Amino acid sequence: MTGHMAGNNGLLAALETLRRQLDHDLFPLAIGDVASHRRALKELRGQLDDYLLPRVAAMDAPLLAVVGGSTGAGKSTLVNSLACADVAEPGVLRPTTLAPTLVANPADEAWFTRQNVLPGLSRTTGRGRGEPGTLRIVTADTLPPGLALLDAPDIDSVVTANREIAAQLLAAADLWLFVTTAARYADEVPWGFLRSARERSTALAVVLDRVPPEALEPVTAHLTRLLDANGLAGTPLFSVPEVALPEENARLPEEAVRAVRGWLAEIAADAHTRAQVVRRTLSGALDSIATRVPALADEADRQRAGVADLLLSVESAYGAAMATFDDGIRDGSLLRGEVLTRWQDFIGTGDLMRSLESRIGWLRERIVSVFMGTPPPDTRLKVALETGVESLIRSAADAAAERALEAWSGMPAGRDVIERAGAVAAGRLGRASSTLPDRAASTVRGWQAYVLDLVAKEGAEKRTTARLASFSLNGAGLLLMLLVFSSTGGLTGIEVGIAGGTSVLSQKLLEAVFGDQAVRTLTQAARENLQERVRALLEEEAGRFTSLLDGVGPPEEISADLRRAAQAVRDYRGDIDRPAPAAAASWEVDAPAAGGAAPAPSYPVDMP
Ligand SMILES: Nc1nc2c(ncn2[C@@H]2O[C@H](COP(=O)(O)OP(=O)(O)OP(=O)(O)O)[C@@H](O)[C@H]2O)c(=O)[nH]1
Ligand SMILES: [Mg+2]
Repeated sequence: MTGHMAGNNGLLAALETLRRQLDHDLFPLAIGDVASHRRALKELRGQLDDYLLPRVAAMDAPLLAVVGGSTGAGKSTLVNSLACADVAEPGVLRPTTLAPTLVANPADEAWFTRQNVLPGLSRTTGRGRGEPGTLRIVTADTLPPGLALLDAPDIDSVVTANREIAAQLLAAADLWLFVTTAARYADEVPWGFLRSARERSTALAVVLDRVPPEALEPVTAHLTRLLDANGLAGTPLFSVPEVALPEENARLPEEAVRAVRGWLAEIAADAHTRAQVVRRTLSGALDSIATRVPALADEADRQRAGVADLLLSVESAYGAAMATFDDGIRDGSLLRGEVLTRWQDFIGTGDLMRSLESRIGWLRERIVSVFMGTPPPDTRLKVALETGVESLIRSAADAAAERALEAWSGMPAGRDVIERAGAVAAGRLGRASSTLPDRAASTVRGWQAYVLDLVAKEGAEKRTTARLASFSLNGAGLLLMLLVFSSTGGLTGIEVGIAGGTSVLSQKLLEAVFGDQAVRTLTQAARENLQERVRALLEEEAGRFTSLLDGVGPPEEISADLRRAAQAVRDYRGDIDRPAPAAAASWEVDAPAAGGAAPAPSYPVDMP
């Protein structure tokens, strides 16, 4: 569109910005009433595309009056009768109309055939009922220019697609011509639509169709009361009598639709009146953005909070696993069973421990001989330790996986993510990953290498002493590992019991070699290194959960952007009230139709 209503550029840009932000997947997770939020988002996108953007871009484009209502109410018949042409297809089967037909004066055809309004519907022309998903456009020069009629599918039949397209079409309308009958006027579904017309201040007229003569007065009175009660007082109400038709699906006699036809013609004839109808519906739709968009932004925030909750529950499951592992390496439980047996083999005899306290001097000799002895039983002790630590890691990872899966299963959003991952993946999630045993083994071996290296460096510093010249690194390394697995750790005093004895012995032995301060430092370094490695491993494990949330949830700044965009629409809302520049008075409609001869209709000027 060129040159139309340049005064709208600010509003148009604000709407375009808003529209772009609505492309984000704002509600990926099952949080709250997500289905209705998704629907609201879809509706808003639809209304921007179908109506707001094209309308604001061309305020003087012809009016679109959508004829909507219950199936069999006589909509298609009414459209034909109003257009004085057989354009729509009425029928006896319910529902008859499956695809919308738009009838326009030939002068307005171009506006509707170009994908301005309702761009998602591909255009068809010619006769027939049209395919669902299309918009059939026909012309009739018996219809005045400036106002097109759209025969919509019904709003309440069993055909879901009909109801959806009807809602979409009504959201794209400048004016609703709502058709009901004496039999249907109190139904719930139509009133749902009428109330939404009220909420959005859509320009509306109601046609009570097919009224038996005797019902005309009471039904009109009751319907008027219902309109009042529903906040729609003052809505133009027309009645069309049920007439005997000369043949099936014929048009109604002219006098039956004269009032409606005259009213529409008046609106069509006057550019000023058309503009008022357009502005009324447009303002309502624009105003609704001020509440609909922030509501979506709130829900987008809840989605992001939901993602954060899911991440937090994984973090806490794996944090707890890490704590369990920490306890497991400190509480001495590793120093029982196989490790203890191997330790006893390694050190030679169980008696040794008992005599340890008083015989530290003797012990020193013993160390040297143990460390020099070949082949050392230290390999078996090393393996036993390895196995012990590995199984500690595995059980921590299993517990964390189970806990995280359980936490997610307890949240709708979590169930949603798990479901999307697929049943097989979900089954695996509840346990440590299949590669964990291998990775745990190499983690422990890596740590053991680190400990040996640590001891070697410490030993190198002490090498000056002849006592350590022949010191066995492997032996010292093993002792240090054992120290790591006891709560005493060289730091918290002497434990009782066999496990404690093991660590006390280790500690004494090492202190004899390196000195007690060095042993404290070495133990701490060794323990921290193991914790770091295991933490990294568990983080990888947690990644199986957290990676499912990668890119899920709306981007961080989207809510603020949405609110800003809604505010911008509000700021520029006044654009639509500016009078059109004189040079761009009317949408490709040349003078005759817009000649101001016809008296201006009272509607919508008098509307409340
Ligand atoms: N006798 C008589 N029949 C009418 C009148 N108005 C409509 N009909 C018939 O009622 C049937 C339904 O009318 P339609 O115009 O197809 O109704 P509709 O609202 O378009 O229905 P859907 O497309 O299913 O939503 C048709 O067979 C019409 O010929 C009337 O005033 N008198
Ligand atoms: Mg129909």
